[in-house]
Amino acid sequence: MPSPIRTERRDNVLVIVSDDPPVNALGQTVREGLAKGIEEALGDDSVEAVVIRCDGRTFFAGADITEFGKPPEGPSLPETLDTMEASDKPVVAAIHGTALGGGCEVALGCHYRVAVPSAKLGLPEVKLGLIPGAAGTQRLPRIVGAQAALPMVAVGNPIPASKAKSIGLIDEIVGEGSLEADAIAFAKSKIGQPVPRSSEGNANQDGVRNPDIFDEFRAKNGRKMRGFDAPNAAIEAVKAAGSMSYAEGVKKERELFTTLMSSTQSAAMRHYFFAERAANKIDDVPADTALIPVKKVGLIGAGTMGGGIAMNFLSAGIPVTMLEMKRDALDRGTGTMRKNYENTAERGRMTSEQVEGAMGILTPTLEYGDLADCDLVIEAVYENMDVKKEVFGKLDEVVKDGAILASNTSYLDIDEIAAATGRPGYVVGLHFFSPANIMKLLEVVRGEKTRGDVLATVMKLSKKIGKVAAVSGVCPGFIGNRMLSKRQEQANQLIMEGANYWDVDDVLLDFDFPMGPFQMGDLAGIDIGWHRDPSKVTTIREALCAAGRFGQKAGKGYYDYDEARQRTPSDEVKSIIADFATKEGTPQRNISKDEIRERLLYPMVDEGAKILDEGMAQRASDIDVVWINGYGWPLYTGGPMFWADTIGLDNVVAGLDKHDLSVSDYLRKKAEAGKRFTA
Ligand code: 3H9
Repeated sequence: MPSPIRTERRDNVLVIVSDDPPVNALGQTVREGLAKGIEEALGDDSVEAVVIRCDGRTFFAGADITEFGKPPEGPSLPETLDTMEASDKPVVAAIHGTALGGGCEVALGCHYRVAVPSAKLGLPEVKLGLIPGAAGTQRLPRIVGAQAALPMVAVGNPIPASKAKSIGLIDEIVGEGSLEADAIAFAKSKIGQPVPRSSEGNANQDGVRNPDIFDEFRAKNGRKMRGFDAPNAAIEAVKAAGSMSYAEGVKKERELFTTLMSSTQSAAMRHYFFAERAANKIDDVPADTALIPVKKVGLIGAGTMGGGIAMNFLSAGIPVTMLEMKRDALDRGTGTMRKNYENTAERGRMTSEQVEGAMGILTPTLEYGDLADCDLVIEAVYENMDVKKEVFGKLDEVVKDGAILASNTSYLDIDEIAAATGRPGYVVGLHFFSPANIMKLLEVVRGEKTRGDVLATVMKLSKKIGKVAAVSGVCPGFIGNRMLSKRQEQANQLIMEGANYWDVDDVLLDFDFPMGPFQMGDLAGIDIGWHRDPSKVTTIREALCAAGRFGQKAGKGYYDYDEARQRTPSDEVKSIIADFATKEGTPQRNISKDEIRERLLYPMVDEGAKILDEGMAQRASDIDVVWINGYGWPLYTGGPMFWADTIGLDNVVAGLDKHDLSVSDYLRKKAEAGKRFTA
């Protein structure tokens, strides 16, 4: 196989070029080619400078993640970079696209870095449960200082070229269309001068002078880092860059990197990296399916959901026509959207021009007819089948042929909704999660007749509006809410049997969910859907409503709330629950947190198994994508299906059996065969 790396001579400069689509990941053949290119440059006296660049859409996007966990094959990236950096001939990284992870480390190993204005640089290893492993944690602080290096290593968000220039990570911003020529000219201008080596830099002194920066960083980012091992290792590594020699620091980095690489957390996060990308692919819809152009979106309903959904498209520059039945509801809806944008601008995350730009492409209307020329119409009206059918019937009449009609339903039958139109092939479910302008997940519900091009179009569109999409078949609650209902069932049952409801919440908080079910009920409002007759009490929820315990907004729900909205368990609620249990004849007992955890989470895994067995999810990893992005399942455990694999399916089955809970044949058989859900 020809090497993905070639060398080209330009006068006295050797240009080393990588051409390994899609992202020039630093797999074995790329590393080998790079090492040979450097050897060629160093061994040839007529070469006086070196430029490293990549063909295709990006500079090296990092180590090849598919090689992780396999036996390492030389040459190693750290050694290659050390040889390169030791050279007296100037070596220049010419960066376009994204120089990430190992790719950024290649750039750091070069003596100089030039980049086009659209380039980004970063060390995102922490998002894979790792830290950089080719001296990135040691070279970066030595050029940009510990303070600027810390977020890059421990949070991992890439920075644009302009920021990279301002902190000294790149030396020059060059022309978008003349990267190679400009890099060669830059390299030539450095011939004969002593080369600066990142490993010899001393910008790390700010970390030594001001050790508080590490505590400040932890204080600021503690919540985001909760439960994750890699950010702490990243902080330790950057600290080492300020307190140890380069050689010792590199040794420390290697130790930390190796420990993380063999951890379950990193395996889980690497699983998620590929899961997110796999979820965007639909097995029987070819990648080259012609897409339906979506230039204009219609939205029905200007409530919280409709407004939030509309903002996604507006923010992506796609005009939206928003329909409501009444003027005041329409005005209220658009007013809330503007307020949300303005709040974002106040926090510095948008400019006022961007706010006006987004609001300027919104057309509010009271007329169905104004949706006629939309390419996609999404309805976000009341969750009721008759209402939805009526809306779709009307849309079918007014909206142009070939447009996609989508429902934001969270549990209704998309096939039944589609049957209310003469174009069921163009009907699809687009289940956004609240707040829809923030939450990442988009559950795409594929009806029996939904066309391939409709699916391909919405999957592509999901990326454009910054969502992570996963496909679900038609079943009550789809993937996410169907599994949630199993957890909720157990939560309710557990408190009837004597578990403290705060223990139920705390078990989920300890697992690193953002919230437990009873806290959630209080936040959303316990009175949602209540019949408003205090004399009719048949459930715990109705009893709470009858007692005026509507949730946080009333200062009391399952919990009592103080002014700072801190929760304390309520004796009143405890006795309401106990009364109910007595009435139902359910004996109360002490229930351990272990039992609570198993009964909350194992039935979800079983439901996930059924969803797979029925073909409602294409693959187990799609279920993980849904739960991580839509329900706050902790990323570092990889999602419910990967998590079940790590604890062993036999243990999940044993737990379900022990608690007398049902086990699907699919799960039992998989467990008996010693299999896993995920690869
Ligand atoms: C590291 O570098 C550790 C070192 O410190 C250690 C040194 C010793 N490897 O995302 P896309 C695939 S850790 C293998 O859809 P985009 C991806 O799976 C690494 N494959 O494109 C997909 O495949 P498919 C640190 C990779 O334009 C295809 O490429 N680096 C890798 O939306 C297209 O990807 C990172 O964490 C990889 N490194 O975004 C960067 N990267 O078509 C990870 C991508 O079969 N990568 N693939 O589904 C990214 O963030 C994005 O891919 C990128 C492009 C921004 C580059």
